[in-house]
Parts: sequence; C-alpha cells; structure tokens
Amino acid sequence: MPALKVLALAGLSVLGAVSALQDSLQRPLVNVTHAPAIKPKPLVDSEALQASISGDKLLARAEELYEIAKLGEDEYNHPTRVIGSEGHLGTLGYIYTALARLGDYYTLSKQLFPAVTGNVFEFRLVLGHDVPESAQAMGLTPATKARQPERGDLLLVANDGCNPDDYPPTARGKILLIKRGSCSFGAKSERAGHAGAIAAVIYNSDRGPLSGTLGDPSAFHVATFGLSGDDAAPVVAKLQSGARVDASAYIDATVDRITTTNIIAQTTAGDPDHCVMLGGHSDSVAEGPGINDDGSGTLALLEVATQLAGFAVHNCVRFAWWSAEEEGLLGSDYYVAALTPRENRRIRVFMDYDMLASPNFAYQVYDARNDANPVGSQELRDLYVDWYAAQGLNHTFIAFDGRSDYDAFIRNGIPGGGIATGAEGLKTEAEAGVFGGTAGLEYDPCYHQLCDDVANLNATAWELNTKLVAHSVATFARSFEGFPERTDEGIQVAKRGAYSRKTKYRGSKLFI
Ligand code: DTR
Ligand code: ZN
Ligand code: ZN
Repeated sequence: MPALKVLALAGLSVLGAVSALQDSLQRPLVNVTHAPAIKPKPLVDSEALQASISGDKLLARAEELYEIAKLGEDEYNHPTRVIGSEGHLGTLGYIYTALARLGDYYTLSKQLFPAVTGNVFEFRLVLGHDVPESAQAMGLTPATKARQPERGDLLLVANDGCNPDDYPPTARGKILLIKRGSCSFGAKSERAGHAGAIAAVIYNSDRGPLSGTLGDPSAFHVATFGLSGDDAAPVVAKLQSGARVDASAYIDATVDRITTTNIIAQTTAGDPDHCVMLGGHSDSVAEGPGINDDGSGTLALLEVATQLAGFAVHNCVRFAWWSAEEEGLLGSDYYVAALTPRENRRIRVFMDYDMLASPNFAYQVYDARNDANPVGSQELRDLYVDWYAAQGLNHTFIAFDGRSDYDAFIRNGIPGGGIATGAEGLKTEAEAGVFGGTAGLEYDPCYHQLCDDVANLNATAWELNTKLVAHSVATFARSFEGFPERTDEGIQVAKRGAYSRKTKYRGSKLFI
C-alpha cells in the first residue's frame, strides 16, 4: 500500500478516535463510581506529631516486644533479643511488618551484614589457692582447650604485653598475667596466643573490676579473663618476689560468625538530598530482653514512623534499626562504611535514640560540640536542650564518647547527637533533686540484665522522650533552615581523625 495512503488511513482513524472521544465527553458520565478524592496530607508540624504520641500505645508495643523476646528462651533459657536468637529475628519481623503496613509511605530496605556473636556459658579462675571474685570472662573470648579447665604456672608479662618481646620463651604452656593499657584486650590475647600461652588474665590498671571485649576474633586469641586491680595486686607482688604461683583457668564459650540485618525505612516523599536520619538498635545483650536497652528506642522510632505516615514532609526522613550494636556498633559501622560520598552528603544529621526510659532516669543530652564534632552536632544538641526547657524541664549533658550508634556518623563527617536516660552510671544527689528518683542508684539498675523487662520502663520519661523524638523529626522534615550545610571540608576533617576521640568503648563494650 503506497505510503501516502497509509498516512491518510492513519489520519482518518485518529480523527475518528478524536470525534468519538468528543462525543463521549458530551454525554453525562453514568454508572461511574466516584473514587473518593485523595485528601492531601498536611505538612508535618511538631505539635501535631507530638500530640499523636501516646504512652499507652508505646507500652502496648513494649508488651509485644517482651513476648517476642521470650522466643529466645529455648536456646538461652531466658528471654533475649541478642543477634542470632529467635528473639532478635522476631524483633526484625515485628519492625518490618509494622512498617510494611504503612504502604508506600516508606521505601523499606534490609541491609544484611556479617557479625560475630559470642556466648560464655561458664568460667572459673583459680590463682594459687584463691578464687578471685572479680574474675570475668572477656567478651568474644574463645574457650579453654576442649572447653575444659587447664592448669599451669602463672607468668607475669613484662610492660603492658603489647610487644612480642614482652613474652619470654618460658610463656609457652603458662597462664599469663598481663597489665591493662597501651593496646587493646584483643591485641594482648593475640600476643599471648602467639607466645604459646594456655590462657591470659588481663588485670585492671586501677582497683576496680575489668570487663570488656576482645573484638574481632583472631585465630591466636586465647581464653581471656578480666581481673580487678585489687585482686591482682597480691599475686603480682608474689610473682615479682620470684615466688611460683600455679593457676587453673576454665572458660566454656562459643564465638560464631553470623549474618544479621539492619532495617532502613525512608519516606518515599521528601527531598532526598536533605535527609534527617534517626536510629536505635534492634538487638539486646544475651543476658536479657533489652526492653529499655534498646527496646525503648526501637519502639519510639516505630511509633513516630507510624504517626508520621499521616503527614507530608518537605525533606526525606530515614529511620534505621541497627543490628549488632551490643557487639560493638557493628550495624551502624557497616551502614556508614557502605555510603558513597554523595550518599554521605545527603544525610544532614543523624540522631541516636538508645535507652529512652530508664527507671531511675535523668534527661541526658549528648554534649556534642561543633569544635569537636561535625558542624551541626551542637545545633542538634541545643534543639534537645531548648525542647526540654520549653517543657519546663531540666537536662544533664553526658559525654559524646562513641558508646552508641552515632559514632560512625560523626567519624565520617555527619553531624550527630541524641538523648538517653542513663545506664549503669549512678544518679547524683543533684540529679535526684531535679529529676526525682534515687541518688546513688544506677539510672537503670537492670542494665544488661534479665530484669530489663516492661516493668523496668519509666513510662513518663519514655512518653516524654518519644515526643522529643517526634519534635526532632518534624523540625527537620519541615526544614533545615538555619541548620549548617554539609561541606566536603567537614568530611575531610573527620577523615583526618579529628573526631577519633581516645574512646575506649565500642558500643557498651570496653576494648582497651
Ligand atoms: N545503650 C548502651 C550504650 C550506651 C550509649 N550511651 C551510653 C552512655 C552510658 C552507658 C552506656 C551507653 C548499650 O547499648 O549498652
Ligand atoms: Zn543500647
Ligand atoms: Zn546495651
């Protein structure tokens, strides 16, 4: 068929379609079900989002989370949400399911990463005729040979045991006594292993007890204990006098490599180049259900994310539930390390919410300063201070010392901060006068213990702090006006280690 004719026919059919459409538009539309007009969501504002937060809803979630922690009982004989347990897998399912119910308001992602989990089932240290009370098995320690007690003479290692020549050939087959300091517990244990030791005892450089973690497993790690300076002193004196002291070391423990999961939820709407990010950790320690640490943060985030879905946002809001925080901030470390420079720059600020409901609480604000942390950290700090003051409440500053999931962000130039209500520290008289509660008692006496359950929560502090979380989200979801811009210089300063404080912690675990 000639091309001209094809075009003409095509033209006719288009004309025919247009006239048919015009006809149809003339006729009244009948039998059409009118889909309800989709009402645009109101732009989020702090008061409205805060008003949507209810302590009853939070407590209902806490009860659900405790039931999930009980899934860990078969393997651990008590409720736990430690990574790798059914309690943690149940926690991840609970979070993901709740977010998925919000439809396409969020774009959800699961970030899988390798982690290490250690369990110490039993241990015993005998030094001469004494069983020192302060002896504790180090985190991620291997077991003694065949998971059985081993006997051997004690040998006091020279200096801090950080150099190979601190270990004489006679160290082989001995139980080594090593002073804390200069290098990590893991490095000391590894040196002991290289020297052929059967076990290592690291004693504190001051009087108190010593518990920490060996960190990333090494084939040369040996069964390692921590010991208080007080318990070590008489034994060190005997060894320095030339006396022989025999010992028995026993640790029954396992160290396993597993894959675990961060959950990330980002608003589908909102400027993706200007994200406000916030996180809490989804895991607990093996010892207990972690309903305050950090169920309180996990559930606060989930409730705020749920309520936020009723609003529009100008800027992107990204929630994160970190795994393996208790193993040393592994989930947040992995996440930040995986960011490209552009993805890094798109995060305007990271807010950490870890322990928001301690029974003997103080309203604690991380004392982030722009002269020591990425610029913007201080403005975030002051947002918290101003909000507490606006409620007629006081606050205390706590060290911004790298003990929770903000650490990787500030080390990589992203402004950070957060609030907490306290862990194993003791409430001061002054704080008791301001916040009530009991001076001289831990902020959370059930920290890292089996009793960190629903009854351990201070519901008033939790509801109030969750409203503050809502305020922090709403503020930046609306606008970053007045908040310092991100700069490449900020990232470079961080990369030069400007923020690598002399921190001794990785999460809650001491490592040096
Ligand atoms: N929530 C604790 C880690 C932690 C974060 N900030 C502080 C301050 C003082 C003690 C402990 C912490 C945990 O995950 O164990
Ligand atoms: Zn925590
Ligand atoms: Zn903890």
